[in-house]
Amino acid sequence: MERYYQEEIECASYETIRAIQSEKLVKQVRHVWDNVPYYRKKMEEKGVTPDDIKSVDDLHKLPFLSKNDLRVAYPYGLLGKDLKDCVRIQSTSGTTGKRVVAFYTQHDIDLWEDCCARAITAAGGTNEDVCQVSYGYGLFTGGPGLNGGSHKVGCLTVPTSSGNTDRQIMFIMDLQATILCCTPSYAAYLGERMKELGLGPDDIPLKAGIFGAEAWSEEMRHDIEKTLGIKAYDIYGLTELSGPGVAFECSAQQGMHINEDHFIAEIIDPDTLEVLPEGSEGELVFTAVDKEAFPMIRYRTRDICTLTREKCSCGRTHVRMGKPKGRSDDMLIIRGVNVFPSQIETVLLNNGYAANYQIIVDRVNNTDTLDVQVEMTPEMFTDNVGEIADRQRVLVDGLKSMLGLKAKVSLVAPKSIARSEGKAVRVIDKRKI
Ligand code: DLL
Repeated sequence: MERYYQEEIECASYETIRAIQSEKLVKQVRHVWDNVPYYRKKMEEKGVTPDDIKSVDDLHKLPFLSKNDLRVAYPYGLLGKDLKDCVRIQSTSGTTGKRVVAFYTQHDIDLWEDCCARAITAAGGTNEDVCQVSYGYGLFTGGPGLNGGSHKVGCLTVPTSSGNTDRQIMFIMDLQATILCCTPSYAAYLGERMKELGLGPDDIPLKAGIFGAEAWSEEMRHDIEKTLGIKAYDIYGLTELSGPGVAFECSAQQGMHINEDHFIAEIIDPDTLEVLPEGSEGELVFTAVDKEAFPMIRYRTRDICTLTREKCSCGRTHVRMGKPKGRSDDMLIIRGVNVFPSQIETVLLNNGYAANYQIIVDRVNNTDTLDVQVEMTPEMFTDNVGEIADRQRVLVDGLKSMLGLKAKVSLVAPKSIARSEGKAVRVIDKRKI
């Protein structure tokens, strides 16, 4: 059995990691200054030159990059290499505005796949595993990233991509897949379908899942783990920074280790842009220190979370990020109250529902309305009006105490909310239309 574990770097001391980051940062800032006129102009406007950047301690002097910069510079304005040196693009689904197109040299692909291989290894993967990659392949980074990581680990890779659920199950069962990679909402759907087919956790050969690309609650993790009989690991990343594998969970399941030899993480206050001390909740900002073709410096992710350097029982020393609550863009402001869809999910799952729900926000007579539609599970399905009303009341009370806000709750029949094969669409905000 072979493990793709890079103990020397993954368990390096804080001083070693800082030294690696400083050395790479100095080079990266010079690279960007010389090759990316768009960012050089931003540096000039801030009065910073590469000579001012001597170590990670100088990071705060550099200007931020945001999604808006990507939009303005689209498509080639942030390229750090000649096109002839680039071998691939990947792109986001473009749900929030213009598509992001990210570029890769072969070196960038190698380091990205390396990050994904570390994630698979942390979930217990070795060259003896059969790894089914059910993230979408194509422009989305999920499929190609985990596919490359799985190869590096030496797993037998099953590139099913997303969709065609019964065929997915056939491959899991026939090939005795041991690791499943897909979005948590698709994992939940696969579990639901397997149950319908009479497959229980003891029949399913899977032992681990590597689930990410969207916010998911601890309650959803427990549900998936129970249905599939696996340990479910979180994985985080974004197209701008390569894709999945920027951070990943280990056996401790206490936050995701950020691959700090490739990415420097900061938490900032999204309003004042001030860097916050360790442990504070704020917006995650990343500097990719060795990406060549698309070298993001101080990229504002919009993801809200915390960082911790507390010792991890797995032995890895890289800083850990908590589960992102969702993007600050996903945060709903309803009657002046900040609401994250993940808070609503927690209330629903704590009350025995599955993560099949939709949040509909509207504005009626100048007042925001919040309508949560949630499916009854087959076990609780009833047409007894009194029973339904009681169940709805329990959820209304639960949401009131979680959010401090009165929501309308509608219980709907099992299977009436569309399932997702990729990132689930949980929120319909009619106020913007
Ligand atoms: O979702 C990359 C990815 C693929 C990550 C597969 C993990 C697994 P984008 O489509 O560019 O890239 O979306 C990035 O998704 O800024 C977060 O808001 C959200 N996101 C990604 N992973 C997680 C996670 C991929 N584990 C955006 N938990 C990010 C919560 C996540 N949100």
